[in-house]
Amino acid sequence: VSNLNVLAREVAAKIVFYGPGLSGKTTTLKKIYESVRPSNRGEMMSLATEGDRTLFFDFLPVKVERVNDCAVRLALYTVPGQVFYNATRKLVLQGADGVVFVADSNPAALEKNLESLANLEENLREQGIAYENFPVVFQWNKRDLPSAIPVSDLHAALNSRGAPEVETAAASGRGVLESLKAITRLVIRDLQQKSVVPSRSPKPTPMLQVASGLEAQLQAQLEDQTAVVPAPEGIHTAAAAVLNARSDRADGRPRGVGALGALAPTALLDYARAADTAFAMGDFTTCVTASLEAVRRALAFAGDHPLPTQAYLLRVDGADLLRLTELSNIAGARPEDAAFALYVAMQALARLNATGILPAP
Ligand SMILES: Nc1nc2c(ncn2[C@@H]2O[C@H](COP(=O)(O)OP(=O)(O)O)[C@@H](O)[C@H]2O)c(=O)[nH]1
Ligand SMILES: [Mg+2]
Repeated sequence: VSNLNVLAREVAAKIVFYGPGLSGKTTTLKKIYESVRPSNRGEMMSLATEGDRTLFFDFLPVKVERVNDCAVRLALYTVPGQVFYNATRKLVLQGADGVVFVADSNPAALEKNLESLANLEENLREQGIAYENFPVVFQWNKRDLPSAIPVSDLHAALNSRGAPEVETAAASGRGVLESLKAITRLVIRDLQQKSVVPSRSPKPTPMLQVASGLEAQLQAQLEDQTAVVPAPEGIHTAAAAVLNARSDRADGRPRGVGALGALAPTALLDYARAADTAFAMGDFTTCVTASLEAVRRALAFAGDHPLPTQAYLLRVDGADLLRLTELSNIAGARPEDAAFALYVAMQALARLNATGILPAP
C-alpha cells in the first residue's frame, strides 16, 4: 500500500471534459490513456456506452509526477453531450476543479458548441460558480477535417474570455496531452491562488495538500488527525488481508476469508460491471441495486466500522448514500435514478482507487 502515503506532498484534482455529443471527448480520454505511462494511470472506465455514444461518462485516473513540487492526481471525466442528459452532466460537474471544453471544428457543429458552452455556464452557475473565473481550456478538436472552421472563428464564437486554447486531432492523438497539461497548469495555479496548494516550499515539509475535487476529500480525511473517527488502520488491515489472501492461492484469486470474502475486489468490480451492463440494457432497477452493492463493498474496504463511519472515511456523501438506499427499495427506477446510482458507485471506487488499496482486477 505504498500509494497510501499521507506524508506525500500531493494534490488531487477533478477535471471534466465537456462539450457537445460526438465532439471527441471519449476519444480524447482514450488517447490520453494510451499516451500516459501505465505506472501513471489507472484503468479507463467507460460507463454505459451504446455504440460510440457515451450514455453516462468515462473516467480515467492519471498521476502527474511533479508540478511545482507536488505530485498531482487527476481524475478525468467526460460528460455525455446529448441535450437530455443534463442531470448526468450536473452530477459529473460537481466538485470539478477545471473543465476542458472540447469543441467540434466541423462547421455543422457550431450551433451545438454554443449550446453546450451555454449549458456549462448555466450548470456552473447553479453550483454557485462563476464561469468567468473558473479554470477552462478550449480544445479545438477535429482540426484534421478539411472543412474545419478557422480557429479564429471558434475563438470569436466561444472564447471571448480569452482562456487558453489547444488545437487537437484526438482521433490521431495530436494535441491531447498539451490540452491536459494546459488544464493541469491552470488548475494548479487556481488552487495556489485559493491557497489550497502553496507555492514551492523551501523545505520538503511532509504535508498533504488537497483540492476541493474528487479524491482530495478522502486524503484530507486520512490526514486529519483531529477527525472524530480513528486513523484508518482498517484500510491497511483490510487491504493487507486481501493481499495476503491473494498470495495464498495458486490461481492468484482471493480466498474466501470470512467477511473479507465479500471484500474481494473481484466481487466489488463484478457489481460495478453488472450495474454498468444493466444501465446499458435499460434495466435501471437492477442498475441501482448493483450500484448499491458495489458501494457497500467499496465502503467495507474502509475497515471494520459502522456504515456511516465507512462512508465518512471514504467521503461518500451521506445524503447520496441515503438516497441510493431509498432508490434500491422502490420498484421501477428511472434512468436518472440509475445514472445517479452509477455516479455514487464510481465516486466510491475512485476514492478507493486513490488510496492505492484497490488491487488490480
Ligand atoms: N476526424 C476526426 N474525427 C474525430 C476526432 N476526434 C473524434 N473523432 C470522431 O468523432 C466521433 C465521436 O467521438 P467521441 O470521442 O465518441 O465523441 P464524444 O461524444 O465527445 O465522446 C467518433 O467517430 C470519433 O472517431 C478528430 O480529431 N478528428
Ligand atoms: Mg463520449
